[in-house]
Amino acid sequence: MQQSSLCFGQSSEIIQLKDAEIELLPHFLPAEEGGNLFENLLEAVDWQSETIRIAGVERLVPRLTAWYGDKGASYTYSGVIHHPIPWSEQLLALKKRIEQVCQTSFNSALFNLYRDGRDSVAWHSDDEPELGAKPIIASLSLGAPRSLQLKHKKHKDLRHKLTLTSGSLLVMRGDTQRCWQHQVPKEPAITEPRINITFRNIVTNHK
Ligand SMILES: O=C(O)CCC(=O)C(=O)O
Ligand SMILES: [Mn+2]
Repeated sequence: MQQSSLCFGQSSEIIQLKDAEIELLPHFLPAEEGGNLFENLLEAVDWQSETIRIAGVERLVPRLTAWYGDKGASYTYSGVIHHPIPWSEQLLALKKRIEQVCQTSFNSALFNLYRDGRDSVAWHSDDEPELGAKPIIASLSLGAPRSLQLKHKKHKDLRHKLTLTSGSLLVMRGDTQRCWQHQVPKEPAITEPRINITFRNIVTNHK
């Protein structure tokens, strides 16, 4: 791992993987601020339990979700259009800080609530057409630490595992989504909740 200069006075680690650009800021939010934000979002967000259709079978998504964004930043997955909830002042301020660190702009964010270690997200890439060719995804974690696993799509021996702790910011860019998948596996021993927010930019005129 290497230290990098991406972030104004923040210590950050470059995760060196083939065909990926991944950077981790383990202490993006100070512990107290992260803890307060976690409590606040747990209450304030309109958490939804969604269903997904896999091979014609409806299943409950194993976590709660919410989609925030600018007007028009709608997102389609599993055949369902998700219209964004407007940003609160607090979320807009948070988004601005993350944009400064990442030197880019975001118009939407997917919120995930993992109620405990039985909740998870399966292997996937954030590669929907509306995210564009080389999306920048900034992922803020709050609450219980959870593992994020990564695997290369072509080189099956290339795998990596990170622990995402409260207040950490993981930034993925370049070919990361094209070449890698990631998942948050179930960890039944974990009894505490976790919130993850992935800031994204929806491109309206995508092909
Ligand atoms: O919870 C996480 O750390 C990852 C969530 C994720 O991959 C997603 O929402 O696309
Ligand atoms: Mn993802």
